[in-house]
Amino acid sequence: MAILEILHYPNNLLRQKGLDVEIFDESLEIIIKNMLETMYSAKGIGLAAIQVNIIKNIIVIDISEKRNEPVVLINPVITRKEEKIEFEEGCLSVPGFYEKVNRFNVIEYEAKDLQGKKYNAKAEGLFAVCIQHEIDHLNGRLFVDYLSMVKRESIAKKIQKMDSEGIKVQRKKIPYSI
Ligand code: QAP
Ligand code: CO
Repeated sequence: MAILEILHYPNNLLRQKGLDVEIFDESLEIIIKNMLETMYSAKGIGLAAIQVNIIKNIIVIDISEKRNEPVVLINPVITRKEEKIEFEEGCLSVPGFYEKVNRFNVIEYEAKDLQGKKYNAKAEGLFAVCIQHEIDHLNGRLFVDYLSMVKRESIAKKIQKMDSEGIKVQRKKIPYSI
């Protein structure tokens, strides 16, 4: 197992678009295990493959309190969205910053399981918001893209400064419970 390096905004590698997974083999399982280990080690609730420079449409999520309910979405697509909500989000690629973003409270989506079998499911609340946030990553989009240019550039500067000085952000109190 391995903990992978998480790319930080404004790294342009985060703008890459993922490719659909076509082969469901052992190497896919290794990628997923490493993504889960990386997410748990960083105390995140969601991680997209693009964030660790793996150009594939893979997402791992665990919103459970005990951190023992991993969910893996392969080639996910949202097929329906309902109920606009505002949600305060953070991102492992934007450490230390939290801002309100417009999302949907209820979604329906389609994805493949580890065996490559397609399924449809419904999600709501934090889980639904997390899927929307992570699918954005697979399309090269970040939550800061929804903020004003002034705010975005200020965040970019601060993260670049922290990274150049090798400072690790201490996790702040965040609005969602994990
Ligand atoms: C995306 O975000 C998300 O700044 C997942 O210092 C966020 O796991 C989906 C984190 C909110 C829905 C709602 C952020 C950890 C984790 C930080 C995360 C940090 C340490 C963010
Ligand atoms: Co993120």
